[in-house]
Amino acid sequence: MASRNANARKKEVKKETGLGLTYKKDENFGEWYSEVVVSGEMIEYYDISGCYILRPWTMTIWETLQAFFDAEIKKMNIKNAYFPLFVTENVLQKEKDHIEGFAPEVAWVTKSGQSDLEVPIAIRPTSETVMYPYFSKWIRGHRDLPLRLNQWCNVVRWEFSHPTPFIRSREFLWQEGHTAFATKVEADQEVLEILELYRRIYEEFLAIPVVKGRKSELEKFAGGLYTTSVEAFIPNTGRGIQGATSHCLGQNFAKMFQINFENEKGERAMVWQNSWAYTTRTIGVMVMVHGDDKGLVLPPRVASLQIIVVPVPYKDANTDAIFEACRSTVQKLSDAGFRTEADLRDNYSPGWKYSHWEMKGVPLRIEIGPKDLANNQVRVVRRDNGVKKDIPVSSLVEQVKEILSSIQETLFNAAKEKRDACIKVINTWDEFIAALNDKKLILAPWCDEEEVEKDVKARTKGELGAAKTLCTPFDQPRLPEGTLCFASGKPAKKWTYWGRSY
Ligand code: 86X
Repeated sequence: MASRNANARKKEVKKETGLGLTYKKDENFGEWYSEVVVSGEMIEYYDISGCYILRPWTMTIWETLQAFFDAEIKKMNIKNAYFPLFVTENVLQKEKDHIEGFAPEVAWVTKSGQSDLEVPIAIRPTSETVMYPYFSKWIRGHRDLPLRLNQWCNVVRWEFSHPTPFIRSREFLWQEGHTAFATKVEADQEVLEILELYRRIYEEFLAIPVVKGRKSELEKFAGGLYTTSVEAFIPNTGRGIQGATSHCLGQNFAKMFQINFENEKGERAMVWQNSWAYTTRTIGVMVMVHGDDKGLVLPPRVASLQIIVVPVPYKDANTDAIFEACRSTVQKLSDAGFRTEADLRDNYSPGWKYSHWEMKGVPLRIEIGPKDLANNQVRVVRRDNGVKKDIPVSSLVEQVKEILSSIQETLFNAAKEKRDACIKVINTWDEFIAALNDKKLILAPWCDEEEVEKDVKARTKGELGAAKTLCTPFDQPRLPEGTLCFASGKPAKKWTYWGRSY
């Protein structure tokens, strides 16, 4: 009780000063996460459960990822389009086979003002049914192929399990790509090209290691032929998290929506389709992987602000000259292409500003005080490891450039080391259970049978959720002759990642 009071008091103090986090990442991960996304000014809670305000500190990151991906898909000759938010029940039901399981998540508009609509209208949970009737209309002959469209939009899925900012929200932002080809070979190739872009978003921008692989039959998108994904891992919770998916739909939707074309030989043929998406979840994974007890830690490549310049005027120092040095430092760095600002507010102390910008995860801080001024230098402090260095103004741009790329690299390497330390290769059921309880990312030899995966799910059901396959990595370790499945004892066909997941 005493400690609870102390905790409440502590929380009270934090609220007043606006500084520091109440929770520690390793002690109470869930509370830490909720606190850090709010205190870091990425998220504001909203009065509808599962809906969140994405603040500018979030949106600039999203825009950076968007700019990269959008430019890359344009190089592939994929075009942007925008389809309506609404879909009639009639059209939504057109693919009822796979919709069935999702139906409870669909949100409906039933009224305008006080009057009931003639027919209720659904809000898109994904846009297959919205788009594919028009694919059918627009595709006539082989010269109309490939048809490759993407849209940037929001979707709504009325989730009932515990909502988490970015990770599981009822409305989220994504891009959804939908493409149609004359041949399966072309579709297969695109699936992997898009998956590679998703890997780059995680690894090169967000500094998060991912595994590329194929989903099991149980975990794939049921409406498609096969699903590939990039899978990340959250060491604190020991959970895998699907980072993005790239599906080959085969000809299932072509059949349902009659998306046919006349091929070169003059025969009717069905198109081969893909669909692929990544969402604002990417940003939540970044917060979970890199954040620490001081708050957010943003990789320089995506940080809204890469460098914050803070004046440190001592009582009798020449404040004007220090402020001027801050302004010229910002000018120099901005001209060199870095996202830089100075915090020249006079109602906050330097110490308060340090904590504030650490909370927001700005990769690099530059401090300028009287001594720096006298020596024609600045002091830089890294957010990732706290290392300080005095830099002569003459080599500012070159050194900052190097430090920022070092931060980007260090974040990725640290995340990879941590993730790799969680990977546990197992061979038996007992080892599997031990590794699961130990929050490991499990790599296991598997017979690749759906019934066996269902059985593993059933046998591991519990408060923390069941274990399932995350993916079968494309990069397969050697599978020695005679290796048996950890769960069924049958001959193993492949190495597959298993674990609890988000
Ligand atoms: C599956 C599949 C697919 C295009 C992607 O993963 C990439 C982008 N779509 C989406 N899915 C649903 O089809 C779905 C359908 C309904 Cl009606 C729903 F309420 C929720 C859904 N969730 C996922």
